[in-house]
Amino acid sequence: MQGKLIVFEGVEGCGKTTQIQRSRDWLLARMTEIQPDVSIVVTREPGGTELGVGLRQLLLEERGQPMFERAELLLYAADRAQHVEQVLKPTLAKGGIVLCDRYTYSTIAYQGYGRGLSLSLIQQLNQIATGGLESDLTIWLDVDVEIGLSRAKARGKADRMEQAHLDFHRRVSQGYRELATAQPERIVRVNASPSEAIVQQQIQQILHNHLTQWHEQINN
Ligand code: Z5A
Repeated sequence: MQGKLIVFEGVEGCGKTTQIQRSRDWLLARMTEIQPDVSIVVTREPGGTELGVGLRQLLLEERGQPMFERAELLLYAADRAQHVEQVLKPTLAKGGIVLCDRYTYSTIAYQGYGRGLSLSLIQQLNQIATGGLESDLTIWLDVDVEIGLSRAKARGKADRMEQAHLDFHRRVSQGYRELATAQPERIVRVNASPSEAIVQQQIQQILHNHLTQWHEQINN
């Protein structure tokens, strides 16, 4: 099988980190049966490279001066450009499976729908940052923003983005909804409200269906 880029998206506290770890364990067990030498890489944006770790700190830590919206947008793009070249492309070229916590749709949802920056500008910037590398599958963990934020809050201190007000997060959520409606072949919705185990069952079914489809494409 060729390398595959599987992205997890959603609002804060939707359960991406939890579900990526569980999906990795499930994939590892399943792939030993069909392709034992495959590498499964878990990564994230921002912060999937050494440069990205520094950019993530700049982006998410509270500081005295406000960060302007276009500056924020460009920092996310810089993080992505480095991540694509250093981690995503090399892993995919070797036939690996990448499980990535956030990718281009985050910028559309947060900086586009959330901050109100031009969607066409963001699409151009995504194109520059990725060199055209698109996800093979995006799993959108859909949960009410209030539930997501309360989960994130229960976990610890809120960061700069999480402190932004509720309306912002509602616009982000609406962004994901519109993206999923417009691109049903790329973005698969998962109801992320139930327990971690139930959410994982839905994800395993989606992964199973896609793995089967990808294997059939090779054999035909
Ligand atoms: N951002 C952006 O604006 N533009 C961009 O282009 C990109 C990113 C790439 C950092 O993202 C920020 O960057 C983010 C968007 C912005 N804004 N903020 N803030 P991040 O992905 O690193 O951080 P996050 O979105 O805030 O993720 P998170 O809070 O770490 O949540 P999560 O990974 O989706 O959830 P989790 O850690 O798996 O779960 C949170 C808690 O809920 C935890 O205690 C779990 O045990 C619990 N949990 C998980 N699932 C469940 C269920 N099903 N039931 C009950 N409890 C659960």
